[in-house]
Parts: sequence; structure tokens; C-alpha cells
Amino acid sequence: MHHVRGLRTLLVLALLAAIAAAGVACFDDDDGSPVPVRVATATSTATTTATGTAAATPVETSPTATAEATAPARPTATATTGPAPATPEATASPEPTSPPAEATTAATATPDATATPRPTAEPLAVRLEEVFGGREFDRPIEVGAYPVGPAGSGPGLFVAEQEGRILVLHPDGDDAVELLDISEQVSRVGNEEGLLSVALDPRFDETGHLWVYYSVRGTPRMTRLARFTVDPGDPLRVEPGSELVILEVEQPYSNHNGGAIRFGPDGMLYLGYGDGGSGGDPRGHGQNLATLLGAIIRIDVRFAAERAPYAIPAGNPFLGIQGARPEIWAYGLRNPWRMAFDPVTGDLWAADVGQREVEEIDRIEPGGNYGWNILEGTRCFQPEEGCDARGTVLPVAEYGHNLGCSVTGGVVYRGEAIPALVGHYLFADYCSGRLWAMPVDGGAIVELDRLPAEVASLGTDADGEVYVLTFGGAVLRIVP
Ligand SMILES: [Ca+2]
Repeated sequence: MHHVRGLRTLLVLALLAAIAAAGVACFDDDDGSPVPVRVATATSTATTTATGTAAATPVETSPTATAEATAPARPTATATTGPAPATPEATASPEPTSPPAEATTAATATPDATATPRPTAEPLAVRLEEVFGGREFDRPIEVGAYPVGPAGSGPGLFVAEQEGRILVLHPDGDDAVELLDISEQVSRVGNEEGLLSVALDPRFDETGHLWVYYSVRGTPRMTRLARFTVDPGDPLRVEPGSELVILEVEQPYSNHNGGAIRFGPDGMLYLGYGDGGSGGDPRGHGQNLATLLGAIIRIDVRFAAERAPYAIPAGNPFLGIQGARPEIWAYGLRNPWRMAFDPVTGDLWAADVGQREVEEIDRIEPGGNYGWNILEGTRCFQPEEGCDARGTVLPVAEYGHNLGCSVTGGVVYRGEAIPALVGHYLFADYCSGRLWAMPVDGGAIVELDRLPAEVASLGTDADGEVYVLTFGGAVLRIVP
């Protein structure tokens, strides 16, 4: 009797596995690639981006408009700011900004980013080693360089925990100084709520500013971008009461808060917002330019003050477009959990978490519509068949849920310790623990490792070496 039931269970499991495999096979030509695949841009019809209007859905643009499109406003574009911008709108520059109509070409921007895998000369071999003396953190979500260590000497690292604490440590020791604890004001009601991102000001040595993004405790439910300032005499101490609220956005649901604060090579602050949550984007935020939800924003916070917390940089693609939020840099995103600038090329890479089947890696171009919720990866989502994806930018790479369940965006490796890894975008899957490397200028994606724990985030130290954060608590460094 027992073994009959066992057999039946096996049969059911085998059937389920077959169904799962078939499900993956229908979006990917080869049934379940062992690694994420580059998107074949040659076969894509969706090579124009954005629209001539602020319409929520893509509108066909004339072929000439795209043919002559020049890459507008790289992140190096200038930002208009006087010493004291009055309101964000006040800085709206009369000079022509890049109209969305000429926004970008799709993932075809780099001609050699083709789908043809390039044979790898040598297999990439890396190891992951424990740092901080094996210290365990409480759901660490961000790691980054900090100019001083706990004893005040040498460069350190900061590690932020979702609960609301930011610690400063040396990679070689488990001594930690608590830099900031905002857990009293952080909501942890939802699994995806909490302190979600931390970034040092690009001129931290002069300004002492620390930028944070978190879910606010209380009602209404919202996320907040805020600035704190360290004591000028003691960079290991944040001045109490120094918080300056920069931007708050109401969040209809507890999930998909996005959250990555990154400063571009242009000195501007970029922040990725999720679509507001629930499932399938029920309120259509992804394609709605009137909300910051489902978008990556670019704002100028260099002269942030209570009356004028930020300004809109000239060159923002939707500046001056009626009905569109001028903060938006790119849209059509579901939950860009992590993003990073390539320190060499200035390219902004984001990983957008999928809904049911596809996880994707995007190279973010100004004005780009990344497709959600029309598309999930390269696959139609709304409607499931025959969707109108004109005007959307396809991902650079994608993978199905045979390899994981939720992509964790990483960084482009530009360190020195692992020469073979230079120029690779590193990313991982939260569920399967798989860690991948994708050459940014084309070529096959390779699996570097498979971690036993959930990978929550990746970050770099001052030398560009990479650390992997797991929700289990461990912080690991990638070494040759
Ligand atoms: Ca997309």
C-alpha cells in the first residue's frame, strides 16, 4: 500500500515537472537554457521606444524619427541647477530636452550585443569567501564603501539591514559601529518593506550626506527618500535630527517597493520604484507616466533644502511633457530591485523582477519604456497573446523560472583582483542562489556559483571588489 502511494506521488511529481518544463519551453526556444540568455534583438520588432506623447500606451512613431535618433543625454548630461533652486519646476530649462519620440533604440544600442554566444577562452573560476569574520547580519540589503572603518582608520564598508540599521565594519574583522538606526520609523509589516537602499553622497567627504530609501511606519503606506548627515568631526556618528525628507511616494500595496539609490557619473540621484505591488500591476502603474511607480527617476539633490528638496535635471526625457512626471528617466518596470552604474562606461544596469515566468536584465536608456505590464521579459503579459509591444525596450538578457524565481541585480565588475571578470555584469537569483556573469559587450552568460542561501543584493568596496549579501545573514566576497 505504502509503495503504491509512493509510486503515485512519484508519477504526480514527474507530471508536474514535465508541465513546469513545458511551461518554460514555450517562451524559450531551447527548452530551458542552463543559463540566462541574451535577447535576440535581430528578431525583435520592438526597436522604437517611448512615444511622441505622454500616452500611457506606446504609440507608433514614424520610422524616420527612430532612424535619426541619437542617443540623447547620457548620464553625463548637464543638470541645470543654480545654487538655490526654488522648486523642482523652476529649474525646467527652456532649452530643448530630448523629446521622448527620439528617445532610444532598444537593446540594440550596442551593435555587438548580439545573441550569438561567444566562446569563452577560459572558464571563469571564482570563489566566495566569508568576510567580517563570518559575522551574521539581520537580512542585509546593501553593502558599499565607507571612507573609514570602525576604529577610524583605513577604508571600511557599510552594511545596511532591512530592519533599519546601518553598520560600519572592516572586511577583515567583525567589529562594527552602528552608524544609524532608524528602525523605529521603518515599517517591516510586509516582507518587502523596510530599509531598502543606502548610498553615500558622491561628495561624501565634503558633505557628510547619507541617502536612504525606506518604507515609512504608519499610515498612509509610503516609501521615503531621505538624507542624513554625519557629524563633521566624527564620520562614524550621524547627527541626530539631521533627516531631511526628499521625496515620499504612496504605496498601494506592501510589495514591489523597488528601491535602489544610485548616483550617476553626472552626479544625479537615480532611484528605481516598483509598480506599487499586488500582482500583475492591477492599477497599470508601469505604463502610466503620471506616477513615479514603475519608473526609474533622476533628480538633482545637490542643493537639497527643506523648501526645495530636489530639482529636475535638464535633459530628463519627460520634462515639459504634459501629464508626465518630469522626474522619470525610464519606465515600464515591475520591481527593479537592484541597479548599478558601470563605473567605466556609465551605463545603468537594472534587474527587473518578473511576475510568473521571466526574469530580466535591462540596460536603462533615458526615456525607455521597459514594457511592463505589456511584456514580462520578451513575452506578452497583457494580453497574454498578441500584445502591442511597439515602442518598448527589450531586456538585454532573460531567464525562466527553471533557473530561479526572482532576479537580484548586481554590479559591473571593474576591480583588479579577478582580471577575467572585468567587464562582466554580475547578478543572481534570490531563490536558486545562482550567481551569473554576463560580459557587457556581448558574449555568453556563465554561471559562477550556486549559493545555498537567498541572494538579496550585491555591492562593491572602494577597489571595485564585489560582495554578495544573503538573507541568511552571511556576507561573502568574490575572490579569484
Ligand atoms: Ca521589461
